[in-house]
Amino acid sequence: QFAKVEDAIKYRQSSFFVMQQNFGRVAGMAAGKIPFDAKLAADSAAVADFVAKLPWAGFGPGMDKGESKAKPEIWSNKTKFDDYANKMQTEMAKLNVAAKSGNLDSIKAAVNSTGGTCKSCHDDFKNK
Ligand code: ASC
Repeated sequence: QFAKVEDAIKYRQSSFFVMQQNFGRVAGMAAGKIPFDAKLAADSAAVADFVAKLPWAGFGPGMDKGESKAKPEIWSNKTKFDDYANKMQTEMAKLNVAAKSGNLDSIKAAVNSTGGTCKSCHDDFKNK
């Protein structure tokens, strides 16, 4: 899958970055920090929803070697990590549906629940 562990790290970090840029845009609109643009929100949420499927391939066996903020518990407690990863994807998919609806209140609710899944995983599995 990856020629070297650095590629796996770059792959997962890059996909998280693309996801965060798109999620963050929608979250900024939900928070009133960016003017609400329904089309841009829907497009951004759709990208975030798709890209949310990508990082996990970069957390395979042996990909705990190399320099990153990933805690070893990702590999020693893979079931819990996968559970968090799945919850995030479920909530991101709901955000995509909410953004397509164009309803800012549903977008706000979905941003909050999705953001909660980001945070709980970072708290347990990401070094500062
Ligand atoms: C983001 C980002 C996170 C989450 C988190 C939500 O945009 O980079 O880690 O949202 O801040 O609580």
